[in-house]
Amino acid sequence: MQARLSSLGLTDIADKLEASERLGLDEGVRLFACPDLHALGWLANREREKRHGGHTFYNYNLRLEATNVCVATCLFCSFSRLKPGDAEAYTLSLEQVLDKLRQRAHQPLTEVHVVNGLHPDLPFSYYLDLLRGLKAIRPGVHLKCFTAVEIAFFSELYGMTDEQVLRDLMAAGLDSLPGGGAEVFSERVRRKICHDKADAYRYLSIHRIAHRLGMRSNVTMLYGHIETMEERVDHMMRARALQDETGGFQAFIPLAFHPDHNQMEKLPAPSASDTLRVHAVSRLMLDNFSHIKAFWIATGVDVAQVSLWYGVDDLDGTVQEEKIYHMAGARTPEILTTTRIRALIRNAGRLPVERDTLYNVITPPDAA
Ligand code: V47
Repeated sequence: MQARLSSLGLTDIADKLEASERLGLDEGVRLFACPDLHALGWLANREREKRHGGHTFYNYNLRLEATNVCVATCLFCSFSRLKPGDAEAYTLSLEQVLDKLRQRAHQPLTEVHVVNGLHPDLPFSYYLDLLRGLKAIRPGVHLKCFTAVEIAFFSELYGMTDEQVLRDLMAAGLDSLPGGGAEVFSERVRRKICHDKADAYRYLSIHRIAHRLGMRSNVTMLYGHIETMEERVDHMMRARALQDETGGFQAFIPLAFHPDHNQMEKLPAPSASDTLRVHAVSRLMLDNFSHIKAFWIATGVDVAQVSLWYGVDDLDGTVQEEKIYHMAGARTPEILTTTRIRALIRNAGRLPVERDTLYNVITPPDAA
């Protein structure tokens, strides 16, 4: 491998990584430009194994999307409907949301992940009651709810500070924030694809406050549309800088753009090799992140499996109900059972570890 890395001009980067030295913007861009995907995978896998060996994490979770009514006009989104009356617009009553959890009383769920549109008319009490109701049904289940973009929207709609919104949601049962809404932090990209929602500064500021209040969170990156390689690396470096400050991020999650039924549908979907490359470069750039997650709904199950040799150590979970990707053309199933997840990890030559949201081990590799 040394000769191969040398012929690719990557010896300096490989040496830095081996010495646990941090990579910079130019080095990240050089990695994206490297034609040899497997050499990149080899480097990323070395970093992955330093941290986790062959262990691969997943959880028993449930995704809920209570409303797709959304005032934001993100060009990449196929899920949102602008007004409550639009065809296909929906807003579930609290009882309808809670029933989805009640119906799963037999499942050993450890996490509910809620993402919604930015609904202009719902009262703050809807979200507080949602959290309280979910906790009342399953007190032990971790509630990972509302992206930083939703938090910013609540602050403006209800005339509160971001901190007060987070404190009230935490008092009602919120345990952590998911990573959605990050897209690409570059101002150029945001102006073009999602100009009317929280900007990068606000997104990161809300995660900073959440971390200070004792919550953990994730950060995502929507790739494969109009962003440049520099903008991808810049995005990773902004997440890395906040992680240096707070240590509150758990996982970095690249999200593959899905082009069906949205305003960017002329663009092709990212290729499997681009997906593997993005996950590998993420592992190499993000020296202070424990986990790189492949969201199998977005990458496809087969590519997620291969990604376990390209820097990825986490596959998200069972998911069960997902609309954002399926409305944008995803052909992945809506659910993977834990048996199936464990099998696909084992068949890739890795060791499945069921975790909870905070990465406490629920089922070690040798227990099933
Ligand atoms: O913020 C929307 C993305 C995100 C499309 O924190 C799209 O553990 C691709 O953030 N093509 C929501 N992506 C999902 C999300 C997430 C997923 C899994 C785990 C976690 C976590 C978070 O989905 C949005 C947006 O970036 N998205 N539309 C689309 N057409």
